[in-house]
Amino acid sequence: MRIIDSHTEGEPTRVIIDGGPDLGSGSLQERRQRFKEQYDSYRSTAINEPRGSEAVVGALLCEPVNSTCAAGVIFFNNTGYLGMCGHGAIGVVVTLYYLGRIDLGVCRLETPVGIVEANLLSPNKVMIENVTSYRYRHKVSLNVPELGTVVGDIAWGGNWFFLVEQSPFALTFPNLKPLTDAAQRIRSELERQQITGANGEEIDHIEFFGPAESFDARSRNFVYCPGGAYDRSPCGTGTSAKLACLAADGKLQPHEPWIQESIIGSRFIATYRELTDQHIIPTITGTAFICSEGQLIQQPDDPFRYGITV
Ligand code: PYC
Repeated sequence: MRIIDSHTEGEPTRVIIDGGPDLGSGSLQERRQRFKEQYDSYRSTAINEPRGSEAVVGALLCEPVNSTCAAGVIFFNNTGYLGMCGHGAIGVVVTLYYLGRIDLGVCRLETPVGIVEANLLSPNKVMIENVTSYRYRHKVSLNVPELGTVVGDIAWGGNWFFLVEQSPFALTFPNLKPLTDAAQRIRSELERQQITGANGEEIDHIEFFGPAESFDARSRNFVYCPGGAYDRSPCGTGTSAKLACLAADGKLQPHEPWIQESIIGSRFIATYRELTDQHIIPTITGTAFICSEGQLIQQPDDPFRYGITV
């Protein structure tokens, strides 16, 4: 597999540009399912150690169904597959430009959960108009072992999020372990109580909020991803879910900028335009940089040629 690695506000994206699985035809959702059922070893090879790490999000470029799109993209991580990925989409656009496949300006990407429009503002700066986002449930109260009562909103931003306004621990880098443990406990409790997003979909991202450190940011977050890693960026789909909640509460007006800071201090600038019925279209702007390009090699005798999967 030939790959190009980038990072978006510190969060890595690995784009497979050649040698990935041939998923055939059909919608991006159907092809994601085929990827999962028949070609999952490509995912674990590309993402798991020793070739990758739990922080990496992979992106497989495919032929789009919609001919107005520059590419179809399926995102995946160390444990499975994502709907959309905001930092990943920014990384893909910067990578396509690096490869000479797109020019500066507007292009579209087709994902399993809808089309996102990207505007490449400079070689490293991208504005993404994400899929429709909305709050599904408000103030869900959970009694979480060793944490006590935790209240959060459930919202869709291209993935499902449980958003906790008051982080159980200060959002500092030394607190990564307690923050991760707390998020894991909340995710387990949601699962135990069978609390889901719409249509019974699993809530696999947990997001904590607290005060920002920089003067112009509106909030800092910690985002727990499905495979147990934390998002180094402010999380594009998580920021979209946050905007949906702010819009539903009347706390952020359409087109008003929201600077979301991550746990490492990197930032996305977000705004939204309103659709109807508290559904919004968020816009996320961030920067990505190419870090490396290369080829993943699987020697036949290597016991970990498909990655460490235990
Ligand atoms: O930026 O949407 C995002 C994202 C999801 C998981 C990791 N990053």
